[in-house]
Amino acid sequence: MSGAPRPRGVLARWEAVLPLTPRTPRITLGEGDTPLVRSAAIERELGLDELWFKLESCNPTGSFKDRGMVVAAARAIERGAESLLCASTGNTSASAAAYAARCGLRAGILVPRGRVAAGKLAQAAAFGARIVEIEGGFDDALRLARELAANRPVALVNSVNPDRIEGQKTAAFEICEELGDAPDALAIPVGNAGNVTAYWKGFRECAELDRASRHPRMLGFQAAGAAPIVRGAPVAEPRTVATAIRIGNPASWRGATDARDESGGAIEAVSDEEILDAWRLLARAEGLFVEPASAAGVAGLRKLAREGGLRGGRVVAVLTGSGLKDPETAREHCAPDMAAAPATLEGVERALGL
Ligand code: AN7
Repeated sequence: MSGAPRPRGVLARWEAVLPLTPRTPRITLGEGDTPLVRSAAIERELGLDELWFKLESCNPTGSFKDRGMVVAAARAIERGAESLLCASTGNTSASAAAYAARCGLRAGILVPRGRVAAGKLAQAAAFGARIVEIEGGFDDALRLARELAANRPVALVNSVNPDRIEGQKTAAFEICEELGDAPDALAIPVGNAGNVTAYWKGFRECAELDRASRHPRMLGFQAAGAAPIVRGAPVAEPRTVATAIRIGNPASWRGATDARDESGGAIEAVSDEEILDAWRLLARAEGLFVEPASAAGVAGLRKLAREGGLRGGRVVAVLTGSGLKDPETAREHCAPDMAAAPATLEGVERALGL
């Protein structure tokens, strides 16, 4: 066998449905094309015909943000930008920092002080981003980033940037391609609401382009302590163990409610306990280690199933980020099954219970 390797990355693969020009640099870190893996256990618990997990944790920086960031960074370069700016609960900043490093741009990131999971900050530091810890929450950081970007020569790469949404919609294209059609429902965590907006745009376009015969019901889930869309009003002091979605005033609020209403779906809240239960179950029963926010979608499906609100069929749950992002929460909420032993066969046998 010979020939050129298959082109990799979101820009190469989805050029036809993205806002690229011949001058857009075709950068990539190998993002996209993430695995769709069938559930081994939770599918049965929920009484679904099929449950699939979209492993967005397999993107180069460990979260779905890379799909949108590659488009936002490429378009920023095309427009002559020299630095990227974002506010972030952690994953957006890790992704922005990575693409900035790759492309020789500066990255400035605004993060809520003391509320970003350790793995995400370690990534931003490794990539050489300028990290500014704001004494406030994500919503304060985003407000400041938007004000800065309005009159400074920096490219704002939060999901208020439409290029981010364009890139992230490609996950819906991948799902329709792999399953041969859109699923009956999509379960997804909701924070700033960019991703649910992007998937819905992607699924609508798939139907328009005859890549799917129908739309899925969009099922979005917020953490109960940070559930402004469910409550119908901003939350001043959002709180949840799922720091990625600790957001009180989502920028894409309208995108989320449109997705819900146009698809006949729902946006509901799940408690931290429900999130941690689903997170443990994903690890123990499926072998999938995700960060807490990523378990919100599965927690939501379990809640709907309990309440009789799940109609069966084929469902896809988006697992948005890797468990390695947040080792502290993992340690805190999962006691290791651990023993010490002397360096002897006998000692180890006893410790293993053999
Ligand atoms: C793992 O990084 O908002 O509803 O600043 O990291 O599109 O915000 C992250 C959000 C879900 C919610 N899962 O997505 C940020 C940030 C994970 C996340 C979400 C986020 P959106």
